Amino acid sequence: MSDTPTDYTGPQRVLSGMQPTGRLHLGNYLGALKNWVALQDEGTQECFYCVVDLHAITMPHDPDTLPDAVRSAAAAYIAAGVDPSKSAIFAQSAVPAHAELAWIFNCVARLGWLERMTQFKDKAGKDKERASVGLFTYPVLQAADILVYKATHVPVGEDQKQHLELCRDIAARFNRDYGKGEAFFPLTEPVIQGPGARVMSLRDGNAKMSKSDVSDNSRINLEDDADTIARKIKKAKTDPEPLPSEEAGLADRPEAANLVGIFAALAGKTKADILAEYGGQGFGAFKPALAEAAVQYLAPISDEYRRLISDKAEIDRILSAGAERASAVAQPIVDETKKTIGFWS
Ligand code: AQP
Repeated sequence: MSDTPTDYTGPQRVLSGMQPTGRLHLGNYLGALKNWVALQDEGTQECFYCVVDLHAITMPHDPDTLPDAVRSAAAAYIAAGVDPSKSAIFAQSAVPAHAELAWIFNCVARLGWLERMTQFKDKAGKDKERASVGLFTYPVLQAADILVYKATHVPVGEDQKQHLELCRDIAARFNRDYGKGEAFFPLTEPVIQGPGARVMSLRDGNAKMSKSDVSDNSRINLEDDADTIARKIKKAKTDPEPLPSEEAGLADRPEAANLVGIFAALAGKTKADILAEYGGQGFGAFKPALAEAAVQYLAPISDEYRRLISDKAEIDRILSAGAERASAVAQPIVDETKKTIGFWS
């Protein structure tokens, strides 16, 4: 067996996506979107940002509301700073190359690799026999989303780390089996950074802030107005102790650690900076300051979101142009992949 080639020399490209499974929240923003914008603004790599509707149907969904959910996610991307003149913004289902490569990768990935994926276990719950096969192979489609652009960097939250490792395993296996000594696909690097890489629920410091949490009070949505943000932060679960002055003092205090992390991410500071300022103070003083920072930070995003979402035709135009731009890169890569594995053409 030959060694796996890793010496990928193609262009640097960035890919990421979010599911249209609810309103985007502060976790999606601080964990991923903020870094999407930063990578786009570096201007040195082509960026592809999709709304992953193929992923959204792995769980029960409403066909009547899905198209508007895709538009809403796209509007949130733009409101957060993704610029359609610089980055391709599109619906995953509008670029058939994703699904085509996913089938090929289903035949590259090993069952044992997928059986280790913790997100499947979390989302399938106790009755995994009733979960869709799509939910099980979700990370394979995600690898196809990335490698159909030969993306070298993927900005995501910490929860996606395991899926990114699987993507690298698939690329390495493909390169070894079909690369003829060359790295056909890159071993994509996750970009997971900042104190916002893992934002937790406002109601439970041990659970991830999530779109699909039944409690809207568990998250701050990007489109929440100032009063709603302040109310949610005021109601956020905490403990009775004052804040510690050192980070070590947050160790067994998940809710406190989460609020300090959110403040740090919003203020562009470290947790240590925040504790140097608020250590010794109670949540009665800390929460209003955090609410003010959150409102100040999110107000321009939510205002812009509301403006954009009122113009569906403009969002559709952006999505169509993005799909065209993405297909122009993805389709030749799929065609080359098919040739490499020996398909008739
Ligand atoms: N709480 C979070 N903290 C930091 N990053 C997060 N991300 C999600 N939640 C947090 C990042 O956002 C991106 C998009 O995620 P997704 O839409 O593909 O689905 P998800 O990770 O499953 O996010 P949700 O909000 O929890 O959605 P549902 O409830 O539909 O499953 C990813 O980069 C993710 O890391």
